[in-house]
Amino acid sequence: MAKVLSGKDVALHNKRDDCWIIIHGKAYDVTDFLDDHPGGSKIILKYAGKDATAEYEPIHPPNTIDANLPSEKHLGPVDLDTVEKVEIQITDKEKERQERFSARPLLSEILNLHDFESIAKQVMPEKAWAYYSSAADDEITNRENHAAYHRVWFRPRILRDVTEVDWSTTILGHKTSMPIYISATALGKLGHPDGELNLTRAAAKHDVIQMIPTLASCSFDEIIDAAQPGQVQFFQLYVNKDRNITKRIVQHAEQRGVKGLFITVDAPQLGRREKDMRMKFEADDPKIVTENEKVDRSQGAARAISSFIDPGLSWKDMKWFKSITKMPLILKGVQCWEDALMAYDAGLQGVVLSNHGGRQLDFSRSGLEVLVEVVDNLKAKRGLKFPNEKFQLFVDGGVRRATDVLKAIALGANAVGVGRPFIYAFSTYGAEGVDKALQILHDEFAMNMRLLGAPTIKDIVPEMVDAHNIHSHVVAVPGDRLYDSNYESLQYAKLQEV
Ligand code: 173
Repeated sequence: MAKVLSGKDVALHNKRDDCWIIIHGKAYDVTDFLDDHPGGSKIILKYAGKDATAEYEPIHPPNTIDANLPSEKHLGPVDLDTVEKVEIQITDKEKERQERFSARPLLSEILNLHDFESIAKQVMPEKAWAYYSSAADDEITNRENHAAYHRVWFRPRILRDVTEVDWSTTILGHKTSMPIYISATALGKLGHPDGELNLTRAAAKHDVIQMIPTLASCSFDEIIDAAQPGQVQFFQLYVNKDRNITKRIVQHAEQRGVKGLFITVDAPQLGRREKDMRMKFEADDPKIVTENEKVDRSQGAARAISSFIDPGLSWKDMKWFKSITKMPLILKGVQCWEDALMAYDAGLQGVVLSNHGGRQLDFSRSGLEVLVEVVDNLKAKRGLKFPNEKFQLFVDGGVRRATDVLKAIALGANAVGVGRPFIYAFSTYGAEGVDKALQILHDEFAMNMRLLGAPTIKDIVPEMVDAHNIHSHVVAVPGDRLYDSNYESLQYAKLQEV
């Protein structure tokens, strides 16, 4: 049993060449690790000899340090009563933010998903907003994801009995109260201390499916344990260069009851999200000098923690995936019909037509636009009908309204993924916010299905939409709150202060 250290013992080791930190009541010698830390050495040095838990917690899944630091660097428990509290200096800017947070409207005043986004932008810590909202390069695809829905218009039917409307359906054979699943988004604790558990709780209440991300702030098991009996969860996978690690993760997920594996295929390298990158520069303390950093940490939060992702992943690996799991395999991030066809021919169970929320290749097309060509070509070349139970099509990116979802369903999607809106909902109001967001969507489905003349999801057919403009990118976009207000002007490099 290691001796219990005191705060004073740890505080002696507060230098670059002798650096200990405390995380969750345990001390670690991170001296040799400083230059290898994906988030850079500066942030660790800020806590040299001190308790770093508060800073560490949102960005690292719980056992990160234990798993990554050699065991001889684990120094054992610390008597936390003897540890001086790290004084968190609340800047004037932070004080103002907290005041804005207290001035959030009542949940009853939130009427749609845009409202969460607009409040989030005003009340979230700047770093968290920058990380969640940012997208690749000039953020053209990010905007297009939303704008694409403006190019599809309805052809509603009349005089159909819509006394009862039912928008429940199934995804990969599992019941869901609406044709939406909660898509995977990383680092939930940046927005709220309960992180992804907010999503698990609200998903349980509404019978919707949550896709658990590889890079959640909560551990995978915490998220599984928080689910109600029978609650369905999927898993989003980033494939590790070390396939043994991937195998272990996948088989653990299956053993814990995960019902579908969504393999991310659009991120062999992470896109440049400049809003996130600028934030990192600005947050650094220039007084802490770092010379030998091996990691270029100028690239923002996401890039810093994504170096394990294997850019060598290829079609050849699909056979291996089938050999290690019986879970349905779905590729997340397919962007043209040729790849959808290859996924079908490879015997996979579906594809998510997605550009990663505009965070990867800028000028990739919206999932909705890709859906149209995928349906056309798989019909023509493989005789498939859509929606299809055996090979399911999903779309994500830019979805803010039930009308958006209904357009995708009409065009052949089985269901639609929604990511950012739920993060904004829990960052502003916790699990209750997500609950409200889902309630809003229920209300929108009820009304819009009545107005469309579609009593059930099966009644939403291709003839109910006019999508002939979907491929033409130069059409007038009507004034739109999300486009004009929540999306931000891009920033430029600034002059130094002299
Ligand atoms: O979009 C993302 O930010 C993302 O998928 C990611 C990838 C690696 C690390 C953190 C987030």
